[in-house]
Amino acid sequence: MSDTNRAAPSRRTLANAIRALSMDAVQAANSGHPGAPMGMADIAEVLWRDHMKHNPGNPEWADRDRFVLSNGHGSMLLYSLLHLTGYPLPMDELRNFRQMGYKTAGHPEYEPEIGVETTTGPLGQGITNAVGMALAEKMLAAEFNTDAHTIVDHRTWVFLGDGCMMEGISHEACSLAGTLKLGKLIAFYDDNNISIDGEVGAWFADDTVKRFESYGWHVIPDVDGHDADAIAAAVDTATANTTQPTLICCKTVIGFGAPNKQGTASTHGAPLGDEEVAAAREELGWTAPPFEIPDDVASAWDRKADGAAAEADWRDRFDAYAATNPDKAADFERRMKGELPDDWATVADDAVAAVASEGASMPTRKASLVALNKLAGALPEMAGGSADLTGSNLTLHGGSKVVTDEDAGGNYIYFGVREFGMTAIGNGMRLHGGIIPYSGTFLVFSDYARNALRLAALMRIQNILVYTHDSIGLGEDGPTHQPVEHLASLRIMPNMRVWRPCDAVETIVSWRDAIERSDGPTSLVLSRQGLPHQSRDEQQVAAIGRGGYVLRQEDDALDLILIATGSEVALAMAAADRLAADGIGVRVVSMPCASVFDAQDEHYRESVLPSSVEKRIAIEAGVPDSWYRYVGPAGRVIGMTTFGESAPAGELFEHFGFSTDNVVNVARSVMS
Ligand SMILES: Cc1ncc(C[n+]2csc(CCOP(=O)(O)OP(=O)(O)O)c2C)c(N)n1
Ligand SMILES: [Mg+2]
Repeated sequence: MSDTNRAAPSRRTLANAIRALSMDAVQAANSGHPGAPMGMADIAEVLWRDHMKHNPGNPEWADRDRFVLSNGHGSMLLYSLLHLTGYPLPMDELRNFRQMGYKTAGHPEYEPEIGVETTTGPLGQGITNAVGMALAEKMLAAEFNTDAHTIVDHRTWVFLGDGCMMEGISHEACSLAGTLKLGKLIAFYDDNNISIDGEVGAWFADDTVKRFESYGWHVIPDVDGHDADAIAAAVDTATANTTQPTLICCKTVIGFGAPNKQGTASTHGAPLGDEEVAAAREELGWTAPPFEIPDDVASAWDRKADGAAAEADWRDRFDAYAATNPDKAADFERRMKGELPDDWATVADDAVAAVASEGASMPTRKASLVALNKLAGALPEMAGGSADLTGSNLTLHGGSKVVTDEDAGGNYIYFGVREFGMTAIGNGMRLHGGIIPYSGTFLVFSDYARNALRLAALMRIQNILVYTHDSIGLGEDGPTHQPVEHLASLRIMPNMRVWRPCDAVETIVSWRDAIERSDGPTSLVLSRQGLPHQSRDEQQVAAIGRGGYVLRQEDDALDLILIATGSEVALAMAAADRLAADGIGVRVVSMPCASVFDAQDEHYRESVLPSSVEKRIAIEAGVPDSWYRYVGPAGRVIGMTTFGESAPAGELFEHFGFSTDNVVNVARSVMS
């Protein structure tokens, strides 16, 4: 579909529109990164005008190609492209780049309604999200397409720079992408030899071609990133290969067109300055004033008509598919909208009730598998995996089918030992749509994934993390594997929901909440060791979903409240029995999810934790920091203030004060 025969304006002039908008917006904001947009403008022009399948009039069309600007500091490149091709991003937005209340943020922020597919800027995660998107596409294509009908068939395009290449996560993601043969993933490497500290040779001398070939990628080396014909030819070669992801290595000049600064790190992340902007206008032959696009340039960029036609063509094909496969078509539409099935509430109610009536004692990681087995059957969109700890995390349920390079029609991914990659791939799968991702590792390794968790929280997207081996209770593996600070550290992340259930019933309720929560990530923090079932009446079972509830009511007057989570709930219950026998009016509050509890109305919170009762003890085998706000100045926290030790779990709990005797003693001192 190359249109090199189109009359004036030339491709270079069209690309210069991106250059002008980018340098002018950065200048106006007195902040930003002109270098990458000016360097990649020629590549972007070829891709966005001729090769990418997209409809600016409907940015959320299910079968659009996905585009990810992994070098997100070049955000003006993306905003220019969205504006020029006709997305709902008016010039006023570009004029107000990086200003309060505008969508043109410093780095692209996930905004599907204007065509920003993911938040990028933290280098390496964009390419990893793109791997997740391409994987989602391949899985959905295998699931929904039929011999007669192809309704899922789109590519994922990525721009990435030296910074993404240097980040370790790009290894995790690109290695897996090659192994899984994600043939519709095509990345353009902005090989400009520059990062912030200068010419990269002194710190980045990899042979990137050999590196990606060793991953199983198709690599197109040495493309002149300023030669539209060469770029178009490379794209044609890339799209012809459907069995391997492709990396197109483009030699570019950072800040192309700024005569005195191009090719240097000074164009990377600072305004060019009025003088250099004027010189660049001269050099590029761009005569229009800032934020004005000549009509012929504007109309050559406009992709609205082509986009509408492309979507209409797909819509016809989808209607034909729906006529012969009505159930599948309805399911596809439901899943792409992110809605749960009609019968979901019934399935979930029944599953919770069944676990409650079974009353079985088990490790909560095992209870998590029980929950998956009861819930996942109703949710074909659930796709899980583990970072090489499937047998420990217990993430593979009875309905799991492993995704392989040859058969993507499954719902389980062996991610290998790649926690950060796995989590950012999960983000990409969710961003693609049609999939609810969950993935497992040990809680202690959540740190490896942390910035991907942060981006899920920032983007307000669902991603379910199964974190097992949640405390010193994992025992003999020792302090390297025993999380201590992780619960508190996950809880302080805005919009991250952390559940630490105490038994099988709380575990299935946690899973239900994570599945129903569509606006953010959830960490399910689960024990390796067995935990006893706690008996509850129906009202108490219903209250679990409120994040905190009274598990053991005081016998008479209320003197003391014990608050606990996870494995420490049973301990609190045992201590409460002894304290009650001494005549103390003691209540036990189980608090599996503090942030959900905090979101309850004041009346409810007060009914669980009456403010008049100041004698409170919180018990959790982690750092105490989360709990001071619940126990107040008169209260105490029994927690971990050091790292753990290598020993059997029982001895460790005893040693660190998680024993009935110690809780009772602390309680007596609080009471006295
Ligand atoms: C994870 C992460 N670390 C550091 C940064 C800060 N940073 C932004 S751009 C950049 C250099 C990127 O170099 P390259 O990708 O080659 O971009 P270019 O200068 O060529 O535009 C750095 C270190 C970041 N955005 N993300
Ligand atoms: Mg660079």
